[in-house]
Amino acid sequence: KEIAVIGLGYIGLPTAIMFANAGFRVTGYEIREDVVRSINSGKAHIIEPEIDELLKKAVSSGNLRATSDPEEIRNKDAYIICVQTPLKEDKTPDLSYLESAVRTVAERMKKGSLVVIESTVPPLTTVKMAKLIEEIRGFKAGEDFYMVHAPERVMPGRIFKELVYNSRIFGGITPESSEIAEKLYRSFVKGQTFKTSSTVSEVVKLMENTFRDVNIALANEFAFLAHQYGVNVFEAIELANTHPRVNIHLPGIGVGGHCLPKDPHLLLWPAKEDFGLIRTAREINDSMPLFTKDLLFSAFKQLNVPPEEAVVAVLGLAYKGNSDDTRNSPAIAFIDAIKDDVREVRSYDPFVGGSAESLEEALRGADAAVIATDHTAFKNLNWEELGKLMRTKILIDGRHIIDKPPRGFLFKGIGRGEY
Ligand code: SAJ
Repeated sequence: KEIAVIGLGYIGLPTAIMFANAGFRVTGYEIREDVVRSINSGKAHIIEPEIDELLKKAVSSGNLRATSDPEEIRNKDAYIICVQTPLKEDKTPDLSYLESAVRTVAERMKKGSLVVIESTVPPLTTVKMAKLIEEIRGFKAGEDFYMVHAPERVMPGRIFKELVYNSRIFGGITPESSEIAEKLYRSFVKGQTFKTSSTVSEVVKLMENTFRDVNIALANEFAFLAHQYGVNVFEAIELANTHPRVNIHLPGIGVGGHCLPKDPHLLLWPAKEDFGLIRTAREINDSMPLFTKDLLFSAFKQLNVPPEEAVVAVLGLAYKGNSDDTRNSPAIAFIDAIKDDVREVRSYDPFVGGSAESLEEALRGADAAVIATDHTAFKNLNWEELGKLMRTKILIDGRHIIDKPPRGFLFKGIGRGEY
């Protein structure tokens, strides 16, 4: 069987590798020519454990080849679409990448092809895309071709494990579509597999990330309340989570990445009515960089530091710990929120880079350090030593990685109450 994977990014490339190493002949279609060259020479353009060995194996066996020529994906048995579905400026979905991928496929598929959408999409999109293929080719969906939504669920850093062991959903536009897709993915998936309709599957994927976003917003609101009561919210959450049916997430400087800040908007977009909770949760999470700014500025006030003279060192730029990904990072939103009100903002991130080369360089002469990312490298630092480099010793913890406030510092942490 021959497979084409459209879009060789964080999801498409690992998926193409899995199919190739399971014995299929896979053509990866990608418009970025530098990425195509790199993949064909056996070098991955993304950082992920095991990817280099697995890619080399796939390319040297002859089973995987990348191309930016759409003519090379003609007449395949299956097409797997893994393109991005970002938000536009006005927070509505930008489906242009998906639509152009579907057109590319529609013009080149054959009777009997299976089309899989792995991208996260607003409800009803798969059905619409099936109609688009019908219009372009005059094929009948469910008879002349099969189509499913099969959302990816992997976490960067664990992709090759999760691709195999996570459970998967196959949402077909017809039951036969789900069955054909399930059988195909069973070639490497060892987790449980479930079959449903494409619209259920789209909603499932969006609910998963919306659940996480709303749960984090609740934790953030608990953090606001904890400040009112002088309570350490992390202690309270830990104790609440000893209840067998409670699982409160962690408050922090914000929710970033390419999924959580976007998916609740995709879930709401085609709906006729908006019931409020999901949108409010988004607003709470988006407000966290500003809450962090308030903590910082209240510290300036306490120590009589005029903000317009302050030098602030932001530790971490990535949206989450031990990652080099800065998409929608709250660290960057925080920098944007303060940069016009202080004299200087410096940043240091061991994975991303930043304006300072080292932690020490960032802290030298600074009036405040703000922890914006929970990198392991920022845990267990000797703040009493580092404090000697600083002009004013203010430490703001946006990610709850400081256990005990260091001596000699004015310390404030999101959800830590007052000290
Ligand atoms: N965060 C908090 N508090 C928490 C947990 C996370 O503030 O308790 C923040 C993180 O710091 C980060 C953001 O939320 O800024 C998102 O982090 P994440 O680890 O929750 O999510 P992603 O975006 O890296 O990956 C998610 C995962 N979805 C779920 O766990 C339901 C992943 O499995 C999905 O594959 C991915 O979205 C996706 O592609 O949809």
